[in-house]
Amino acid sequence: MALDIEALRAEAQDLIKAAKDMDCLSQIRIRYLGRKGELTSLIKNIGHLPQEERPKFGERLNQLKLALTREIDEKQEAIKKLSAKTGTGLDLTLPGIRPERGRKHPLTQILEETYHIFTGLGFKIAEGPEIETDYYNFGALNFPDDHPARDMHDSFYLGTDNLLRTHTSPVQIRVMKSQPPPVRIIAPGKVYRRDADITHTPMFHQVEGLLVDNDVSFSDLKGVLTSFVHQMFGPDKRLRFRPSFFPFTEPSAEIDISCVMCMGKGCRVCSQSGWLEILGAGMVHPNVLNEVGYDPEQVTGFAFGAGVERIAMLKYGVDDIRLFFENDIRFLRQF
Ligand code: FA5
Repeated sequence: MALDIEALRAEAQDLIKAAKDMDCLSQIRIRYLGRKGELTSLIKNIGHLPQEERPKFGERLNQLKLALTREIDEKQEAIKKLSAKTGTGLDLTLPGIRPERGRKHPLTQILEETYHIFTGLGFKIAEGPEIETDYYNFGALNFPDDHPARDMHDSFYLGTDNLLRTHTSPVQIRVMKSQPPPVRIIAPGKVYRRDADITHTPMFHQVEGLLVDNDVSFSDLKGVLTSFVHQMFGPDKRLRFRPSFFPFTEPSAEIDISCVMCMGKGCRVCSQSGWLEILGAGMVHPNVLNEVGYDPEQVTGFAFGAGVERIAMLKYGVDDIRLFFENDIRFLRQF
């Protein structure tokens, strides 16, 4: 019996030492310490020994049982640590890794809010191509041939006649040419200009708006834009219409809102003026209506074009437009 114990000890210890994974260890545990295990059988057989040998033999078996249990446990810990370090194997006892939850980009949030506001006012969403012809981007919009925006220095040309659209206004032409009045659309999308500083990027987003119908007046434009600004920035914001010029609208205006930072009192952001420019707008020029085959005697319309990044900067108090495109997770996480 004494020999049996020592042989079993040596054999079990060799196996424990050689074990490479958890499966192997649990088989060793079952083989020696399980209900029908080899050590368990020896313990069960104590009753067959002469009375005087039983206590000593029982004690040795118990010691062996404790020793093997401890050695298997230690080996188990060692295997766990090794697999965590090398990245091999799967340790189901480790706490889980929480997946990062994504969220919508701030510009997507502004665009979606814009869609919501204008569809609520009865506008439909229209789209146009980002690669445009000179005709749709400029000619049909009443730009004279020598207008500075047509300059190679301001626009990204692709060959002689095609260019990356510099604004979303060509979508006005495409929509009006494809249907009779009335028209009531917004056209969101990317536009491109040779521009780069803290308030200008070479690619940015605009939302165009166009409403053409019988008896549309400048006061309709004021009503729609006031409703938009109040829903986007809050009902306490005031609007200011300043005379301006665009070749495709007459009269034209640039629209400011009371500064979101200082509430109109005057601060660094609004250059002490109390106002911030948010979009360009005007009544559709009769030459544009003629160009698309509408009769300017029958219908009138208004149009506007807003920079989406500009709206986001004002709404969220961001002072550098480039932050929207750097994909710094610390910035994006705040929205
Ligand atoms: C236009 O692009 C006209 N198409 C808008 C318009 C539409 C007027 C319909 C009348 C009727 P403007 O060049 O001002 O206008 O640009 C409109 C807005 O785009 C600006 O108010 C500004 O917010 C934004 N913007 C212009 N250039 C950049 C740029 N490089 N980066 C980011 N935003 C810009």
